[in-house]
Amino acid sequence: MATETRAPGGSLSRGFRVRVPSPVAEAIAAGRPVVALESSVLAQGLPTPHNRTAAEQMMAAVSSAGAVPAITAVVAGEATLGLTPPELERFLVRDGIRKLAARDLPVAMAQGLDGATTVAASLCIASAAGIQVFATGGIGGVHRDAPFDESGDLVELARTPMIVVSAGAKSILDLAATLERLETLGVTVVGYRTSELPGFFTRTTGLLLGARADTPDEVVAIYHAAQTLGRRQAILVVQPPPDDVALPREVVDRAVADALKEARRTGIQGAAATPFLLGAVVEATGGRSLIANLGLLEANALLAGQIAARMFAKNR
Ligand code: PSU
Ligand code: MN
Repeated sequence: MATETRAPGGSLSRGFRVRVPSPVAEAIAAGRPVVALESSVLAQGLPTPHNRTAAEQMMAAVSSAGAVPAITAVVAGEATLGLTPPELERFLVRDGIRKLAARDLPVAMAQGLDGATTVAASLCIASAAGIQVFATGGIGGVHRDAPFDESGDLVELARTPMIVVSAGAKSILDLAATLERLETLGVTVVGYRTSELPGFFTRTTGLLLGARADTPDEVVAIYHAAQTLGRRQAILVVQPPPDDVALPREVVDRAVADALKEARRTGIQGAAATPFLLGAVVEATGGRSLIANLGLLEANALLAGQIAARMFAKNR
């Protein structure tokens, strides 16, 4: 069964339609907790075959918390919440799958394309379908050495009232500048069991946060308070990568510096920058950053599942 959901309020007048295949459609209809997951990390961010491991681990983690996982993407022009197994397969083998940021969605839909969605594009689709919780690895942000490259993730977080679980912004970015932009944009950033912004591959960055939560219930309470005010911004929950896979800061700093040098030398920029830099860091760390990436994706999916499950329990 495939149903269409329409977003409440303003989105309805724009006629934004999301395709929601089974079993996510049934979960939404039954009011069960759903966690949206992005697909760009699978189709562009991680190398094969590790992208498959990531997809499996993230979905299992969401399920283990009592929620239903739903991967967002555009399939043959249809904005989709909850890729079916054969569709996911095509995305994992990267058969003509492009990377779609929020601004690319209308083109992909009008032209019947297949595309994997970044955090920004995934938030558009998930919120239009009424989903409230989303998990990813690291959000995009302000790039280093490239003052005009700021991820569309930031402005989308500023206009999407969802809970977004991440390990902070990716280490390849200017994290201090990213945190400042989030402040300007009014995005509430909450450290999960930490008082510091995590550095994606690293547990610490030295950048202090103004808010902290230690349980899923505390996150839900912050989200409900934001809703009370009618705030449109996301609650960005940042969780350090698990202890057993996190990397030391010096290792990551050196790897990122080398990767940036290589990107400058070869002229890589724009949408290609993030996948290139992540790949270069995997090489420079002898694969350790890949293990960290897989571990933090799974941990974030689990936390998002727990948050969605608690929200559901409170709403009953
Ligand atoms: N997190 C990861 N790996 C990734 C990404 C996030 O662990 O590849 C992707 C997300 O989809 C994010 C995107 O939205 O990178 C940011 O790309 P850009 O800097 O071009 O906005
Ligand atoms: Mn960019």
